[in-house]
Amino acid sequence: AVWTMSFKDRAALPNTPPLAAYLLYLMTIKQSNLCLSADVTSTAELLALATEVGDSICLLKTHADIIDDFGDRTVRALREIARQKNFLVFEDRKFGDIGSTVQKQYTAGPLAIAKWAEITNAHLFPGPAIVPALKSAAASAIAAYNTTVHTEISVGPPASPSPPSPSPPSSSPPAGPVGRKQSTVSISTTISTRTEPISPQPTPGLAGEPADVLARLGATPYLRALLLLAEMSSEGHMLTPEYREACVKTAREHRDFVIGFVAQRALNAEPADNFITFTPGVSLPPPGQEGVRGDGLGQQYETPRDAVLGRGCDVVIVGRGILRAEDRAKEAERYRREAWRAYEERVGA
Ligand code: BMP
Repeated sequence: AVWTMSFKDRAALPNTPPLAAYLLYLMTIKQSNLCLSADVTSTAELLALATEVGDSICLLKTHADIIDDFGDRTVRALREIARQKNFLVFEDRKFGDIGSTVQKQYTAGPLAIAKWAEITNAHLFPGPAIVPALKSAAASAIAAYNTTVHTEISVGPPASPSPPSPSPPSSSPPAGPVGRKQSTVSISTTISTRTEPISPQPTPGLAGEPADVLARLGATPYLRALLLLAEMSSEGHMLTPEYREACVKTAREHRDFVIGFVAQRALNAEPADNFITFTPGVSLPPPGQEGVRGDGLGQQYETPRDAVLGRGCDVVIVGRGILRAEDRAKEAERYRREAWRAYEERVGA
């Protein structure tokens, strides 16, 4: 049923978890269902890319483990760009181990993903316990974060005179060490304004009432969510239809944490389903190369239109299609427009 519903209406459904609602509103306001796959290998490249393309995307996907000099500086700067340009961050970690191990991988080590990425993803092949394991690790990270902030506020120096940030405070939740530098931190945990009307804006950008809605939606400073990999884009992947169904079943049991799937088609079959479908393997072939639909290493491509209009996908994930363009900002805009037009056509806007 949500296939033809607008993102805005889906955000306002009563059981939409806060981060899903936040993303759906953000997509509506920025008129973007484009996720950039920032597959670059240095902090400098990552930040340059995020700055160039940030206005056109709702989400930036990282592979932190391919960044040579990934560290605190990477996280701080990326969070700042995400705050300024209003996008969420998705670490494409593809967790796939026993619960106890993934908890540590999620919250500790050099990547400490839970501290800086709102969204991450997991495979279900280790069994369904991977989901509650990550969920409770996220909750612990939130608790630790709040405790840290309280401690620092009570023992730290007087708050700096800088005014509180006017934009949605927790879309870009000041995470871990980043947050501690900020002078004001909201730790409210109630989300009560999801059903407020929101007027789409003609151009991407956040101003006025929708931004207020987002700000209130984001009043919890440390929202975290998980996607399950229900299908892959690569040729001969082994995620069978039965496996896909198992992913959907598990997701339904954790609707507060699993906000959607990485998949090649929408998997919303029950009336209560409002999962967001994130789809990689998307490109717009350059003129003259329409026949090229892969990368020679198993990747298979389809167009944004095939994905969004043909298969009900919501967010298209694009890497090399944008990364290899001469003008990446311009190319990202072209993808944004294509994907958004397909969405509008799907919902009859
Ligand atoms: P590209 O658009 O350059 O082919 O990049 C696709 C990105 O999406 C890569 O980061 C890859 O790891 C990821 N991805 C994918 O291609 N297919 C999947 O099924 C799942 C993915 O995460």
